[in-house]
Amino acid sequence: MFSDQKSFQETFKKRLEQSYSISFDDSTRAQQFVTLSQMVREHISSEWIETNERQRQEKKQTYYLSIEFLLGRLLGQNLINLGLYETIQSWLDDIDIPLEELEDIEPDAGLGNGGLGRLAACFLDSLASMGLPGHGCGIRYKHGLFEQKMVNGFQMELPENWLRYGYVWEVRKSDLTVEVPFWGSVDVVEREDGVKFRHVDAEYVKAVPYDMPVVGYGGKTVNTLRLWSAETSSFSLNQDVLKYKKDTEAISEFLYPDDSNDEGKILRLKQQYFLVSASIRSIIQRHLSNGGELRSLHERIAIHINDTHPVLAIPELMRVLMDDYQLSWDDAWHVTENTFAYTNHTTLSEALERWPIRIFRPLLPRIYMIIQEINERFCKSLWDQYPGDWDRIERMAIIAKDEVRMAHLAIAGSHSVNGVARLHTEILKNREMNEFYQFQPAKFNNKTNGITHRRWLLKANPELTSLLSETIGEGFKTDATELSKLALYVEDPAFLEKLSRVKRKRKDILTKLIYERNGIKVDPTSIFDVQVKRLHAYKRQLLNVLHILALYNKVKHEPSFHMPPRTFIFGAKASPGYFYAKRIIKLIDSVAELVNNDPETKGLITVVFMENYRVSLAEYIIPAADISEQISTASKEASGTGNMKFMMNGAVTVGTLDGANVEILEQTGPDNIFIFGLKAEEVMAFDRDGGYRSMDYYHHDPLIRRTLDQLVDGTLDDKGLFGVIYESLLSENDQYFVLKDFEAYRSAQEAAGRIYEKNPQQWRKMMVKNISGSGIFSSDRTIKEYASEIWKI
Ligand code: DL6
Repeated sequence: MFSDQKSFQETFKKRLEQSYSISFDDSTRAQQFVTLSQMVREHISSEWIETNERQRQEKKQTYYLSIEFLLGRLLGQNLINLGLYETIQSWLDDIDIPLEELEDIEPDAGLGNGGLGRLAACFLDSLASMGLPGHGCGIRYKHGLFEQKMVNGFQMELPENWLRYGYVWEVRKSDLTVEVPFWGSVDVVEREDGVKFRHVDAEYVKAVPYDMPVVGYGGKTVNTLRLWSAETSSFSLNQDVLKYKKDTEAISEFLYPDDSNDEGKILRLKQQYFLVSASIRSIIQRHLSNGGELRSLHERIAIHINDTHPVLAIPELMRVLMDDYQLSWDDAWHVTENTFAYTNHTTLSEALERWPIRIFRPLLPRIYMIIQEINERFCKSLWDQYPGDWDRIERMAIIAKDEVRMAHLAIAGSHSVNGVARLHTEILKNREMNEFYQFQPAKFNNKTNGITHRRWLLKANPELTSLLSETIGEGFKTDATELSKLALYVEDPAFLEKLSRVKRKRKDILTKLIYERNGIKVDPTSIFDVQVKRLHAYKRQLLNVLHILALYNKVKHEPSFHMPPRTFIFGAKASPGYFYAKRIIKLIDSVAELVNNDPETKGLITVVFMENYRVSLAEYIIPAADISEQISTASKEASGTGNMKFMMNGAVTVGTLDGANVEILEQTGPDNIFIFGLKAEEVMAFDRDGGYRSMDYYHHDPLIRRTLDQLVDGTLDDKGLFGVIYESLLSENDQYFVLKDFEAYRSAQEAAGRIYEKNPQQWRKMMVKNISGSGIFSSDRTIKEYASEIWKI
């Protein structure tokens, strides 16, 4: 099919005509996209089957359980990993089909919210690319993350519909369906061989797997991402059928349903158990069919829990081992604890999951019993270590204060607990999880995040990839640490010139896209200063937008003020119920209106908010950035991964010493990054001891005062829209230290602007240092660490 141009073109045309009963000349891009993708998927099949066969003999395999997988588009990435991209591109060109146009048809598989889900997708790519036996398990949500529509500067949410035209990359495996029980009660049966538990009167939901191939670079390993879809079960037809159908299908209807009320909470908990119950049972079935032993499951299988959402896998494995296969508690616990490893992705206490018992127990009665037993035994071991220290035991208990604490269950039931950047792991060890660390220090370790350079460099930035290949050879494609070879070229004017042409090319492409999408003409010679990520108060998009407003004020009121032209680019979705975050989006829009249209700042300061930020849009934005904004309040961002993508594409970071920025600084050296602001210890000390008064900054800094006043004096709106932001900064004492860090940020930005404008050669050298230092942030390095230190695969 892909062996030569002629047979490819013939097959492609024939398939198109047969599938759609249409002549090739009349076919649409969408039809061409589907036809090509189907051909690629078929091409993958033989390696997929072979990988499966090979892995049956493998000593050990990993399963990565995650409630989110933010995959993005697959056609281009699969072609790159198969080594076919350029060939197919030219064969299609020959029949007047631009491959990029077909790629643009593909909907993003947006089954995730942000960092955590995208990390899972990068990990899958690295596992397969390094030939490791590692598979994903997730949920096949019918609707991924909402589509963001901007209406008068306000975010509106529309249901996303990635399955609208069917999905070419998946294979439904009905024969591997699993029944997942909810509700009902537990029968305790005394038998000669001991007490047995049976879950009775349950309502069953069918979990139907859809498998997707995960093609590794080089095409030799094709792992599997198994996504479960919820369907009605014939076991449960003794009730109100319509309600049952609706409740059942809701489980895999939406990513992250609203959990602000009990109905939403039950649904979310159902999703979590649905994912883990189906996954654990399919993992065990496969293990047994490969001739595996259950008592030594942990020697053949490692299961990773991506944050606490899949943590019910721990009691579920206990249940299966004890109730279905009659292992004793002690044997089952030994297997379970040695099978699971857990990653924490946040220190924000509001994000640590806890479930009210009143919801948990009726929905999952047997699982609740098992957690109770785990809790009792865990508390007993705490008592042995800390006799009489009831307060500590209560703080560390898995069940306490009428709640099940998912992070505590994860720590108790896993042999490894890791944070996602060195600073984050230290914060977990010394603060958030300090008592657990004291109790079992050996469990804790760090695995700094990474990104797949195959998507974020090879796919997103073909121009830079070509330049790198011609300069340092192709080795970096399989071993990203080879990017360090680029450091040799930091003084090479010819290379620096080429690098700046590549950046300009990517800026031109983004300039065109911005014009098409926003109708704004931006100047590609201006500094592209980019902040794209979820909107959250701690990420401080507010600091960025207040700084823009301050620059506006300086241009208007300080005749001697000079700045190089800048284009500030934002992309961000706010959680639908997060009012404050949505108001910041509106603020960005209002500031954009003001500065983009004022004749004094027009062309000098341009603000662009790019609607519906997602993976495929990131692939256009990130390669075009000059400045990468990583400005979270220190100690709050666990790692960040966008920071790594920008760095790899030659953007220079303006950032705080937070998350992985700390390690980025180590790679670039202090002269190639702009670090500013409070350090994590300082923020934590203020959080603990107080001592910060945001009002002082308002009173003593006229620029801050003028800028904040504009939030409420009618400059931006006359409806009082931004009072809530003003209040958060002043009467609520600025929880995220925006005003405290403001001057340091302004000055870091000024320094960046100065070098960009006055010393472009130095800027280019900074770009080189960023690219050459970025290899360590390939997720291949991260996965190697997980594989050798945690999973032992
Ligand atoms: O580890 C991936 C990613 C980190 O890079 C971000 O710093 C962190 O905010 C994010 N965490 C989440 C929170 N989810 N939960 N729970 O997405 O993880």
